[in-house]
Amino acid sequence: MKNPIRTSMACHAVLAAASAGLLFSCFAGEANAQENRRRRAAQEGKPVELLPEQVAGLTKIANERQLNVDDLMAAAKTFTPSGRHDEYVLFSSGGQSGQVFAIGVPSMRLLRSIAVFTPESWQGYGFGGKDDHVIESLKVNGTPVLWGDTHHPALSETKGDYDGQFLFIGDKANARVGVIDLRDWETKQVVKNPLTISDHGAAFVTPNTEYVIEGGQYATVLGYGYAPPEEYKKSYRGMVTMWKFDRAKGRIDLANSFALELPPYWQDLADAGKSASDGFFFINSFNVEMATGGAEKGNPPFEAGASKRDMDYLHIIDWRKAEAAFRAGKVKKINGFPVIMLETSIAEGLLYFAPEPKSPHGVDVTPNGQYMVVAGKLDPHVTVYSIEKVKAAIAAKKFSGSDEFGVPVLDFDAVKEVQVELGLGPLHTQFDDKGYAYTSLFLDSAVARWSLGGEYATMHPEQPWKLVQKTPVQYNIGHLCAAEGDTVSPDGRFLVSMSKWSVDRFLTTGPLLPQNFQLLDISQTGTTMPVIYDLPIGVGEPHYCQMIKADKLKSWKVYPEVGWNTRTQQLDANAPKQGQEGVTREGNKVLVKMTAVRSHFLPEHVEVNEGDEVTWRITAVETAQDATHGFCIGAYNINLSLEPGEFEEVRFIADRPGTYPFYCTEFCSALHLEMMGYLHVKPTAGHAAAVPTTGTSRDSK
Ligand code: CUK
Ligand code: CUA
Repeated sequence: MKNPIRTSMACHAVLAAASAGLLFSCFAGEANAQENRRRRAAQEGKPVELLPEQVAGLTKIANERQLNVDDLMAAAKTFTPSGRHDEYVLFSSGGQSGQVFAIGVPSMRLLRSIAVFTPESWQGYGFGGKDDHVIESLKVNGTPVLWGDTHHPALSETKGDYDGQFLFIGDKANARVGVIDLRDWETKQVVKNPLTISDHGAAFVTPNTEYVIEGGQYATVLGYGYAPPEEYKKSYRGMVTMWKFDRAKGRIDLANSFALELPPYWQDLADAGKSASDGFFFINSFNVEMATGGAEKGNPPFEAGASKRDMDYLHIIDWRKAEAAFRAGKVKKINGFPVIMLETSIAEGLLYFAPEPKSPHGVDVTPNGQYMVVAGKLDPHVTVYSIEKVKAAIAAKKFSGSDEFGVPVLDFDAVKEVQVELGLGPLHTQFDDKGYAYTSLFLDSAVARWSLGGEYATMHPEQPWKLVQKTPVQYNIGHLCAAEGDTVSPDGRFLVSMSKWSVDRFLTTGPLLPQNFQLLDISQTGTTMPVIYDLPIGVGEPHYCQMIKADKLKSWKVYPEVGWNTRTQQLDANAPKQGQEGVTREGNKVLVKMTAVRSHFLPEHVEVNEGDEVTWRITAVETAQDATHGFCIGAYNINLSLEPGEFEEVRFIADRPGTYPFYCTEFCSALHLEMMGYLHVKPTAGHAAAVPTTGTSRDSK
C-alpha cells in the first residue's frame, strides 16, 4: 500500500499545481455542469489558488484512491477538462486492424479511427454496393483483401517538418500504401506494389514529400514470380519502391514511380535523410546470410540461419541519382513497373552498404541530418553513423570489399561515429529539442535517454554519446514516438512508448491482451522521465506513430460545398440538388436522386423491379457541423456516412425481391428514427418474394 498523503508544506505546492487539473474532475459530481462551466470561465487564465478546505478535499480523495504525489502530478499533466483541446495529435498505425488511429496528447483520448485497409461501417468505408470504390482499391491480383497489417504512418513534410496535409501508411501483409487526406481524414488512394507481396519500411517520405518510400521485407521473386527455395540467391530479390507524390492532386503518381532491385536480404526499417543527409535514404537489413530455413527438413530454422553473421548491411541510397537513372530510362520493366536493376545501381554509384551489427531493426536520422542511428536488436549498442564520413568514404572509395552481388561495402570504421551501449534489445530512436535521443529497449522493457554529440553536445549537461537514464515501461516496447520527434525541429515534452503486452496493467479482457500506449513526460533534462498515462489499445497491435502539433492540421469542419465528391475533393455535377429528387428509369437501369436533410430522405419510397440495375445518388444537403446522416439498406450490405455536404453514389442489382426499409444510422435529431423510407423490389412474374434464409450460428455445428 502506498504511503498516505499528508498535507505538509512540502507537498502543498505540488498539490496546488496538481489540482489545477484534478479539482474539477474530483468535484464534478457535486456541481451541475453549468456551475462547473461558470467556475471554469471565472478561473480561465488566472493562477490557481486552493483554499485550505479544497486542499483537504483533494488530499482526502488522493488517500481514498491510494494516489501518491507523483500520481497527482501525472493527473495534472494529462487531465484535459471537458471542451479543452489537446496540443498534439498522435497518428498511430492500427496493426492488424488495418486502420490508423488518431489520439489526442496529452489526454490520450482516442479521437477517431481512419479506415484504410479494412472496411469500416461507421465511416461508410467499403459498403457502397456493387463496384464499391474502396473494395476495388483493396483488390490484390483481382481478389479483395479486406484487411491490412499497418506498421508505419508518415506525415507529409515540407523542408523536413510535418506540414499537416497528408498521411501515408504501409500494409506489411500485402505490400500496399494508403494515402489519407488530412482535410477530411479519409483514405483517398491505396496502391498495391506490383513487385512484391511483403513490405515493411513503409511508409516514409523524403523531406519535401517528393516521394513516399516503400521498402520491402521478405525477398520474393519480383513481380509475383515463382522459384523454389533452392534458387533463392539466383531468383529471389529485395526491393524498395519510390512512389512519386503529386501534392496538388493528393495522389501517388503511378506513371512517375519506380523501384530499385536489391539483394535478397530482408530489408527492414528505413528513414530518409534530411538537411545534411538530404538526397539519401537508409534501409536496414537482416538475413544477409540469405538463410532459406526449412526446419521441417532438419535445416537451421530462419531465426538461427538469419542471425549467424556479426554484421548485416545498412543500405545507403542516393535517391536523386536513382531518380536521374529512372528518367534516363535505365530501367527494366518487371510486371510492367520500371525497376533500376542492381548492376545499374552499382554502375551509377547510387547504392552503397555499410556494415551494421547483428540484425538491426530501426534506423533513425537525427534532426540535423548528420547522424544515422541504427539499433541492433541482438546488440546492446546503438551504432551511430556520420553522413559526412559516409560521403567522404564514398568519395575516397574506402571500401572493405563488396557483397556477393557486387555492391560496394564501406569500411565500418571509416563511417562509424560512435557506438553507445544502452541495454537489451534496442529497436527504435526518437529525438527531442534538448540534444537527447530516446531508444526503445524491447528486452529491457525500458526507454533509454541518451545524449547526442557533435553540435548537440552543448545542449545538455551530460557528456556526449552517453546513456543518461532508463525509464521502465510495461512492457516490451516496440516503437516510441516523441512530439514531432523525427522532424528537423522536434518539440520534446511528450513521448509515447508503444508497449506491447500489457499483462497486468489493466483489467483482464480474456487471453487477448490490449497493447499499452504509455505517455512519458520528457520535458525535464537529466534523469527525470516519468510515465504519466497508460492508454490500452484493444483494437490491434500498433507499430509506429507520429505526433504532430495540433495547430498544424487545417482540417475541414464540413465539406466546402453541398454536393461534394470526397474522392475528387470537388463539387460533383451528378450530386442531386434539392428539387431534383426522384426515380427515373431507362430499360432496366434505374436512377435514384435523393437528398438527405434533418430529418428525412426524399424520395421516401423507391420502387424497382427485381433484377434492375440501380444507381442511387444521395446528397447530404446540410451545412451545419453536427448534421451527419447515415444511409443503410441492411440486406444489400450498403451503409454510407453522409457528412455535411457530402455526395455519395452506390450501385447494386436489385436481385432480391421484397420490402426493405432504409434508414439513417446517425442519431441526427429528435426525429432521427423517422428518417427512413422503403425500397420496394417487385418480384418478376411468377417469382415469389425471397424467403429470408436463417444463418447458422458459429457454435451450432
Ligand atoms: S515495427 Cu514493424 S515489426 Cu519495430 Cu517498425 Cu513492429
Ligand atoms: Cu439523419 Cu438520423
